[in-house]
Amino acid sequence: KATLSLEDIEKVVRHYALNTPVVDVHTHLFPPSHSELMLWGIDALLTYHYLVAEYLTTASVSPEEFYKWSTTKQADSVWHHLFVDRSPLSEACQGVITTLSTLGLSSYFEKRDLNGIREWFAGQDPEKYVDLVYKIAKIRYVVMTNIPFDPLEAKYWQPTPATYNREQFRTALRIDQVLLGQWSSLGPALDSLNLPHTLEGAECYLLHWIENYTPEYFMASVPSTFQLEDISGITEPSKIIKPSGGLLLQLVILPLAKRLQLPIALKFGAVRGLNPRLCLAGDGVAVVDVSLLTKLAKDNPQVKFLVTFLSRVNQHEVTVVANKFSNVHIYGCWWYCNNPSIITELTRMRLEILGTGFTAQHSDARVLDHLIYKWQHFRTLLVDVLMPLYKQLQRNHWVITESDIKRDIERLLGGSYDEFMAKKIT
Ligand code: REL
Ligand code: ZN
Repeated sequence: KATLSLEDIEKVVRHYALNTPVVDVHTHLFPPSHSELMLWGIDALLTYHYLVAEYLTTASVSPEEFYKWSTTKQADSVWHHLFVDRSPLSEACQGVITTLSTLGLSSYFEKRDLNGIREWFAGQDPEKYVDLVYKIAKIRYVVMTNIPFDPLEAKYWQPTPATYNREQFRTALRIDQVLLGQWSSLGPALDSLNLPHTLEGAECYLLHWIENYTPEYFMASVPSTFQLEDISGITEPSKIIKPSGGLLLQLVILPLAKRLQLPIALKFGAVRGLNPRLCLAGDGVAVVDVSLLTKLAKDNPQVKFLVTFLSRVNQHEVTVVANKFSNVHIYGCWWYCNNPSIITELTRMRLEILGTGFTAQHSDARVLDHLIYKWQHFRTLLVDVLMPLYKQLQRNHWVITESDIKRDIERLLGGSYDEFMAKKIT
C-alpha cells in the first residue's frame, strides 16, 4: 500500500467529505404526495422558526401580531429586517444565503430582490425540485418525523398511505405525546381505533401505526419533567387507566422495542415553550441529567438507543456513555448545537473518544431547501476537523490510503448508522 502525501490527504479528505452521499437520520420533511406538509421555497425558508425567533427579538412587532400575518407578509418582513437592514451573519441567515447562492440565485443579491427570487421558485415543480435538492446536497435518503396523533398528517397515511418515493423518504414513529403521558392527545387517538385508555390500548395503537409506517425507529423528545416509575409493586398493569409517560415507556415502548427490534431515538434537553408567545420558535434548551440515559441503556441491553442532546454542556458526558454501551449511538449536532463553532468542537471531541462510531450529523430540515445549506456547511467543517487527525497519523508513518479515508467518511455520514441499526445486540 502506498501512503498518501500530506497534500494528497487534504485533497482526498476534501473530496469525500464534500461528495459522499449522506443518510439524513432526522428531518421534518415530507414528500410531495403530502401536499401542504411539504415545505419548500423562499417563503418557507424565511419563515423558518430559527429566523422568526431572531426577527422577533429585535423587530418592533409582537409575536401575536406577526403570527396573524400571511406567510408572504411574514417573509417580507423577515427579509427586510434581517437581510436588508442588517447583514445576514447568524447561522440561520447564512443558511438562506448559502442555499440561494448554491441554487445559482446570487444575481438577485445586489438589489436584495426578494420578488425575483420568488419568481424563480414559482417556476419549480415540487417533484423535480426534490430530485434537484437531493442531487445538490448528495442525499441517500432522509428519515421523516411521522406523528400519528396529528390529524393533518394522519390523513396522508390512512386508510392507505399516499404513494411517494420510499427510497428518498423513510419513516419514523414520533411519540412525544406518549412520553408526556399526554392523554388529551392519546385519548382521542385511541378512541379513533376504539381502544381502551390503558397500557394494552396504547400498545395496540402503536402496533397499528408501526404496521402502517414501517418506521426505522421510535422517536421522542424526552420532557424535562420526565421520570421513570417504580414498577416493582405493580401487580395488575391492565387495570391502570391513563398511565403516565413513565409507565408507558417502561411497560409499552421498551418491551415493544425489544420484541420488534425497533430502536428508540431519544432527544434530550429541549424546553418546550420557554417563551410560549413565540409558538414553535419559543423552545429553549436546558442541561439535563445524563444518568437517565445510562439507566435506560444499562437496564435494557437488548434495546438500541439513538441519542442526541441539545445542551452543549451535556455533550462530553453523553459521549462517554456512548463509549460504554454498545446499545447507545449518538447522532448529529442538534438545533442549538448546529452552529459551526459548536459542530467543530463536538465532532472533534466525538472522534477523539468514539473514533468513527457515531453519526456525525443530521439536518433537522423542516424546509426541503435546508438540506442544501445544512449539509454544505457541515461537510466543509468536517474537512477541517478530520485533517489534523490524518496528518498526525501520517507524521507517525501510519499508511493512509484513499480507500481508508473514503471508508471512514462513509461511516460518519450514514455508514455507522446503518451498522448500528443492523447489528445484533444481546
Ligand atoms: O425534533 C425536534 O424535537 C426538534 O428538532 C424540533 O422540535 C425543532 O423545532 C427543530 O426544528 C430544530 O431544529
Ligand atoms: Zn427535529
